[in-house]
Amino acid sequence: MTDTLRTPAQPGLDADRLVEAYRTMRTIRAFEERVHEEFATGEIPGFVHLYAGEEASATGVCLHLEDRDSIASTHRGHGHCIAKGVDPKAMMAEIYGRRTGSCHGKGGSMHIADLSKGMLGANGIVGGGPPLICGTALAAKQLHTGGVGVAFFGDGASNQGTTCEALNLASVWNLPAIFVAENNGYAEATASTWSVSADNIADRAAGFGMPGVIVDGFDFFAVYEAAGEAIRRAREGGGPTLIEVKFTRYFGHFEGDQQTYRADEVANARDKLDCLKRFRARVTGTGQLLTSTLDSIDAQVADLVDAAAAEAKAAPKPGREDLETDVYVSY
Ligand SMILES: Cc1ncc(C[n+]2csc(CCOP(=O)(O)OP(=O)(O)O)c2C)c(N)n1
Repeated sequence: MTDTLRTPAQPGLDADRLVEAYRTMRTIRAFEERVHEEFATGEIPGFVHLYAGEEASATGVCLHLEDRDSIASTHRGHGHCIAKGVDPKAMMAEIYGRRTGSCHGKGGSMHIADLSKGMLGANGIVGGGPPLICGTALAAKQLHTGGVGVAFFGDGASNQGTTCEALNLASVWNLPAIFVAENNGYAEATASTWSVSADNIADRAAGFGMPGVIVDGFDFFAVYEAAGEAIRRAREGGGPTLIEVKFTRYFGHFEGDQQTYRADEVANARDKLDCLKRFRARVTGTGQLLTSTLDSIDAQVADLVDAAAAEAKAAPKPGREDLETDVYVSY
């Protein structure tokens, strides 16, 4: 049980839910910082794109979701996976390319998936997620499951034809779909202020006949509220929403990126805007949670991430005998 000191400021956010939200954000942050360190040792194969700084988005959205709801992710998918309930130990093993990984070590960082959790997969194809979500949202509508589909995608992906087609189709078919544009300011090294035709990605929603909302991505509570309203409307048959979440990513585009395209914005974001610091200040300031509760979550998460890294490194790699397994999946 959680220490409850005051009544919740937002519906649905009692002390247990606040603890869940904080644990999820802290797990993503600690996981990402650990992967950053592990990658520097040279032992992790392939490309890694880190999500640190963006935790409030995945967490604020996915806290509203159940296993019947599906999400599609991006190449920056670790945060979405953790928030949707994928096991961090299986994720770390996957990133290490080990047989105990969530995709038996054959996917790596950019292809972590767990269909049992409604996590359709991280995706190396920029703009690949939104059309997938039209598919799952259509299935949920036809089968009357009450489920929704959420597509997370970046500012770069917002300019892809696939994303525009998905927004149009979701609107035409009135699908229970939510499109979450995670605008961290850059697509690789290209500034969104240069590449996005509108002042805001959310401004494009009107052209597709759906509500568009802009949210401060450093503020978990703002994301939670906007996502809650969109998901509620989608479940009730009210159709899709485009939510633009604005923030800064803390690490480079990929691990190894020299980041010559940006200056001191990361230090400022980490210091003054950080979603975990803001969450802590708010829930302790309003007396909803105790500092000691949050500190003990930090310690538990640190242990979990230590164990995940140690177990991943000790796990076997896939062998020749695994070459022809998992080629086809039925679901
Ligand atoms: C269809 C496609 N085009 C180009 C690429 C190369 N690429 C990989 S990540 C990336 C930038 C994506 O930026 P954004 O969508 O803003 O996501 P962010 O990295 O900022 O989270 C590009 C162009 C790709 N993987 N797929």
